[in-house]
Amino acid sequence: MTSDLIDSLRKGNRLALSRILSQVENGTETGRTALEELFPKTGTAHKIGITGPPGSGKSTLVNALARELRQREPDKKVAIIAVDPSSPFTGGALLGDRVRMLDLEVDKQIFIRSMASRGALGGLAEQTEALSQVFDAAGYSFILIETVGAGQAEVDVVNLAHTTIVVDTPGTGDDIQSIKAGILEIADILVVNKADRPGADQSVSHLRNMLELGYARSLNNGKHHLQNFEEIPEDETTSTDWKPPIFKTIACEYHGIEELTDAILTHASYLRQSGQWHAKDRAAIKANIRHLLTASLLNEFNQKVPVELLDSLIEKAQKRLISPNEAVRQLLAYNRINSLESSE
Ligand SMILES: Nc1nc2c(ncn2[C@@H]2O[C@H](COP(=O)(O)OP(=O)(O)O)[C@@H](O)[C@H]2O)c(=O)[nH]1
Ligand SMILES: [Mg+2]
Repeated sequence: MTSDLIDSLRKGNRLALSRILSQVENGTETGRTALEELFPKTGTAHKIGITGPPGSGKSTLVNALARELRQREPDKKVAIIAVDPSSPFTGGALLGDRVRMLDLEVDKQIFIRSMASRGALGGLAEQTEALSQVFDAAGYSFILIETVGAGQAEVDVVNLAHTTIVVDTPGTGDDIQSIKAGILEIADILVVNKADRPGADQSVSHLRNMLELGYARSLNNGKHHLQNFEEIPEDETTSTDWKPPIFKTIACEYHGIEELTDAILTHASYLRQSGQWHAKDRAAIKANIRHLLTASLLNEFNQKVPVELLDSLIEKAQKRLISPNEAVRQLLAYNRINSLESSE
C-alpha cells in the first residue's frame, strides 16, 4: 500500500503526493514509512524561506517567484509550503487574494501546501522539514516556504532553508525597525516590498545601515559569527563571503521579481561553490536527528515509567522534600533498573 503510493509519487502523481503529505503531517505509520523510504531520494531541492511581518506581501511574492522560477526553468517543479494560518493559501485572506493564488494551481508543476498548525511531529520546523523531504523526493527542485516573522519557531523554520529572504515594507516608526535587528542576522536576501508606497528608498538605506552596523559589531567582537555581513574583498574573487543584497519590489505588479529571482539563483550557486550548501544540509540533518532522538527517548521513557511514580515525585518536589533534579535522578534510576530486569 505504502510502496504503491510511493511509486505513484515518484512518477509525479499529485494525488499520491497529497496523500503522503497528509500522512506525514498526521504522523501516521504510513507517513513514517514513506519518509524513511523517500529519504535516500532527498538532498537536491533548493529550500527558500520567505519571512516578514503579516501583510508585507510574502504570499504575493511567493506567488510571483513561483511563476518566475517556472518560466525560467520549465523542466523544474516548484512547491510552496505556507506556514501561516493567515495566508491566502490557507484560506485566511480576502477572496480576491485567494483567487489570485488559486490560478497558480492551473500549472500542474506547482504544488501548494498550507500548514496551519504544528501537527503531529512536534515543532513547526520539524513539520516543515518533513514536508520538504517529501517534495524533494517527489522531484520538486524549488521549495518556497512562507512564514510570518514572529518568533523563534519561525526562525527555526527558515534556518532549515538554504536561502532566507526577509521581507519588509516602507515604514517610518523606529519601533518597527528595531524588531528587525535580530531577523536581519538570518537574511541572505532583503526585500523592501510595496515599493509603490512612500519611503521605500529610506527603508532600503536604513536596512543597509543596519547591515553595516551588524558587520562592524561582528568585527569588534572579534567574532565572525555574523558571516552574512562580511564585505566581499574587491580583489578576491574566490571569496566565500556573501553580502545580503537589498531589493525593492512591487509584488502585486510583478516589479523587481526578475532581479530577486536572479539573486536567489546566484545565492544557490554561491552556497554550492563555498561548501555551505553541504554545511546547511548537514545542519538540517543534525537538527532532524536530534529532534527524533529526543522524541523517541521521551516516548520510551513514558512507556517504562509509571505515571504514579512521576506524580508522586512531582508531589514530593512541590512539598520541597526533594528537588526537581533529585526527581529526575530517581526517575532515571528507576528506568535503568527496569531496563536491566527486562533484558535479563
Ligand atoms: N501596494 C502594494 N500592495 C501589495 C504589494 N504586494 C502585496 N500587496 C498587497 O498586500 C496585501 C497583503 O499581501 P500578502 O501577500 O497576503 O501578505 P503576507 O501576509 O505577507 O503574505 C494584499 O492585499 C496584497 O495584494 C505591493 O507591492 N504593493
Ligand atoms: Mg501570507
